[in-house]
Amino acid sequence: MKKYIFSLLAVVAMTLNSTAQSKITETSLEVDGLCGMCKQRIENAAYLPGVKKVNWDKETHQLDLVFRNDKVSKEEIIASINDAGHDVKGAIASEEQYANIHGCCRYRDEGLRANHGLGDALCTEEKK
Ligand SMILES: [Cu+2]
Repeated sequence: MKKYIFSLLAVVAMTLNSTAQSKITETSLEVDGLCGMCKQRIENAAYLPGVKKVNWDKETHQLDLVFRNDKVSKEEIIASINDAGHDVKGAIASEEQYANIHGCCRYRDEGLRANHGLGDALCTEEKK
């Protein structure tokens, strides 16, 4: 009987442990932007309640995310980044959303991209 209770407890503990872990999602998104101002804007937009970690890399355009998937979804985070005016791979911001972006952050502008040593914008890549 004692043995049975112990193995039952072990199963319960394992289940609790795996549900706690499965609430955390670690992922990354490709987000277009140019500069330090973009970094702040992107990270602020991504930092919704339930988000634990955000880090956007200016060079790689990769946004690393750690969030609680019972509090917030990847889709909500993407929508918030679009709202801030930034393109996400597979989810391009509308012209209206993009229009709110500061002049020196116009990451779709070819000339500005070249100045920052960047190749094609996500929005032009997706049109190809
Ligand atoms: Cu910028």
